[in-house]
Amino acid sequence: MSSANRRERFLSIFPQIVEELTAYLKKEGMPKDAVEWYERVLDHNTPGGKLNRGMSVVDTVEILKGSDLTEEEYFKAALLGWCIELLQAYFLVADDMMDQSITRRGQPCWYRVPGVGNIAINDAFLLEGAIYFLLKKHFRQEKYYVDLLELFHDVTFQTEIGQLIDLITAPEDNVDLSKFSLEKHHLIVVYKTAFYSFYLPVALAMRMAGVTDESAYTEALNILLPLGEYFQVQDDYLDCYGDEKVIGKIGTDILDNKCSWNINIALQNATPEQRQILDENYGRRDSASEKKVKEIFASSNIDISGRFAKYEQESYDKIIKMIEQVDEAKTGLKKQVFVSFLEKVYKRAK
Ligand code: GPP
Ligand code: MG
Ligand code: MG
Ligand code: MG
Repeated sequence: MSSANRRERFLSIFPQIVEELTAYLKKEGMPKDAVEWYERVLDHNTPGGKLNRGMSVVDTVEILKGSDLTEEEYFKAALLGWCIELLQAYFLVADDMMDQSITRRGQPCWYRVPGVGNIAINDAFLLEGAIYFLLKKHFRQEKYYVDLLELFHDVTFQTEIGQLIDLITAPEDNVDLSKFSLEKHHLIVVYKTAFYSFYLPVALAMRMAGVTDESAYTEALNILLPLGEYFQVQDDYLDCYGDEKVIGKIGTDILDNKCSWNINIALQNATPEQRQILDENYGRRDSASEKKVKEIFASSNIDISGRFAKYEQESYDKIIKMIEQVDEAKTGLKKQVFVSFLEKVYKRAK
């Protein structure tokens, strides 16, 4: 099936999910405006992205099974996929408020939609609530139900811990670049991104495919965390260098004083004069300061773009090597699971 058709098929499940969730509110006697609000929250925040995380659940179940899925298997795998997209929606609604972002997926961030504002906080919780409603409805009778719940709970906690260090390393009123380091960055990105974006889809699919050997999960983690780190470095790079129309969001990392990959690489290579300009302009909420930081990033001894291209190639080579070492017979895993994931993100522009 072509990738456009795969996406269409995956998207075709979403209206049923909205229907099940709104039916619950109706059954509970909720007023019409509440039902309509929830529907709008779901529609605005869930299906508009790349859907890589969600569709990867389907792809992985398929690869592990080794043959086409039955209609019922497809539906269940896609449902788990949509649960990750709901988790992502929950995180993004909240993250955009914390990062004071402007746009997401080519439209205004949810909290900036007229009439929404701080209600977006509760809407984020409602998106999370949808996950456990759907899991209970469709998976309660499965022997791996508790494993699914644990996975969602564990990665949510890990992501929140990652978000915590992302935020406290970027205080608004106190720019101190000496607190940044690539070690700190590594910890932030593994926790805030890699667990939920890379380990979760594969681990859910492994549970559904009946993999029970715990060492297989450790093996998967060992590859997926570096892959997730590479993905978040791309996100950091694209925050500054991506095309807004393509990535659908306006970068805020320099204004937000974020401990991103770009600034850490710049700090490693800056002359004392460049360092002073960074100290004076990073994390200031004005576009003139942002511009000065970008000029330092582009200067020939720092060359963030060139260093990123090198990092991207090295990461790809490193991860491919790790995948080659997977013992398929021993773990019940398939190399293709990881290759397919890596190919989805390698050299991405969005
Ligand atoms: C990506 O950070 C991380 C998240 C979206 C996780 C948020 C976690 C919460 C518990 C709310 P980012 O800010 O770099 O993402 P983006 O660039 O998409 O805004
Ligand atoms: Mg953000
Ligand atoms: Mg953030
Ligand atoms: Mg970002």
